[in-house]
Amino acid sequence: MTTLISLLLAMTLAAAGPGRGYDNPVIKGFHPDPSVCAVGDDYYLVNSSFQYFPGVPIFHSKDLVNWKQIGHVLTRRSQLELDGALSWGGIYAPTIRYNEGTFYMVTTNCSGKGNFIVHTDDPTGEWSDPVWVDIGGIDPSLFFHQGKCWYTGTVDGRIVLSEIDPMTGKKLTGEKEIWRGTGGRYPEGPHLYFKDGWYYLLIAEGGTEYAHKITIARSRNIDGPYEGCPDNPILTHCKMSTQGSQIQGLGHGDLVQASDGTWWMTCLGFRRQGGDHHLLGRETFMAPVEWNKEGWPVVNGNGELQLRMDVPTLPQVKQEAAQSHIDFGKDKSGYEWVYLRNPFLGNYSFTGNSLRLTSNGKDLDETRVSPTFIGRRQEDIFFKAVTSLSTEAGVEAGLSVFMDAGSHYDIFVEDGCVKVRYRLGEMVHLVKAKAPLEGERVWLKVEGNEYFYIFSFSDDGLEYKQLCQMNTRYLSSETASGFTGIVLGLYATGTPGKHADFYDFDYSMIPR
Ligand code: 6LW
Repeated sequence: MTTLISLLLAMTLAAAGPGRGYDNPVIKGFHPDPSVCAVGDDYYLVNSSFQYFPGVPIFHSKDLVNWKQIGHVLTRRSQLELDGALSWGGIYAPTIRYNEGTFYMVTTNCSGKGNFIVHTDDPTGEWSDPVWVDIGGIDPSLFFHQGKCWYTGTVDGRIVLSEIDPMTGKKLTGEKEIWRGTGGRYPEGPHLYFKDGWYYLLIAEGGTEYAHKITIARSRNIDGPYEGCPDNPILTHCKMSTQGSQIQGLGHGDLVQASDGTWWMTCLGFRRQGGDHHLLGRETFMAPVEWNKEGWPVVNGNGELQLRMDVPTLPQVKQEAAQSHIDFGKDKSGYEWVYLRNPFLGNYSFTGNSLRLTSNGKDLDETRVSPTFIGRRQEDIFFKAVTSLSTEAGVEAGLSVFMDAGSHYDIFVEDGCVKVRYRLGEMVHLVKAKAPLEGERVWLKVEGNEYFYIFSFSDDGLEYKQLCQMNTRYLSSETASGFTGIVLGLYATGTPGKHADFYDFDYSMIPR
């Protein structure tokens, strides 16, 4: 019997066979600073989350290219305080590592809190409360090796190393500078690995814009001296051969060895649109890695990536996609939905046929606490998002194309009219619907393409009237600044206590 089962299993695996080809980015929309770890043939990946709550989305995969979100690491206020966090604040670059049955995640709360570690036995469940590490700077990483835990991080342009206790966060040695990179600005995002007698130190340089790159150094001793790879940078699109690529800003990587022995790198990058702008934030990319005969890693053959990667992969296991249509009478919102800063949960409720958002008087320009807002990332340059809602008098509610408090376009219902507001720094412009609405349920739609967001509304969900369109570029990271990407948010503001009922939400990519 056991032989029969093993035979069947072997046949199934053989039928699955190795995979080939996948699309980059492997996780679309604002998912920067990816870090990955392997546990047998299960892979886990985390990203930065800045001013959004819960923090640090966590994904699972069986093949490193098809990923499914399984939750968030930081789900409680005791782990994540976000008062005053904007798109430069909150949670920066996390690292995930697994050691002897325990998962660790180390990151920085840049809204005045510093570096901390949480751990869990079950990455789909709750993680511990933070232990704080008395080392400044950003981009912390952990490296478990020969019974010790090493912390690396970036402090004032220096990559530092210290042995620590990951359960208490206590430093066991002083901080030692181990590398400054190859001379590019902002050496950061360090990760350490051990392979064939060498300690490898992978970092990013150049800053997280067009000059971003990944470099590597190695040493026979963990605390150096580290010598740079002669082929640095091992990954960048800041060069002539890739100046025409839609993918730019590749950097901030992490290496992982798969269960079949192959090596892979995850990194961030962005897809530019409408010229040299990007709006979807920095996304998560994946690349195969080989080691050359001198013992240096070579990323995807020539240190360049494509949107369509024609390379061998692990046997591919497709993952269930996030729900594109949500009926708030039946469905709960999935893990892709996030709040701005620490939410006042009493302002969000399911009524049985709607998601009720109640205003707390804070609007989307709010910079300290949380307005009533729940959103999901824009994942595609060509997309459509539709919601339908009804409002009571005194409330403003609708759909926001939200980059940050100072940069958002909103389509909303107020006083029986549909309006569109552009908020661009100090400038605000309002477009009003010509006629007041008759029905009490209103459908609001935003479509996006490379150059424009197009706003329309309907009173039956079938026939839409276009109100206006606005250039995408004013909301881009290049114009708005910050480290995030567009989040499509349902919101309610206006008189505190007044509410809006949202009946559904639909997000879809527009195929081209
Ligand atoms: C992160 C740094 C970076 O801490 O951007 O792209 C910062 N790299 O490593 C915020 O994501």
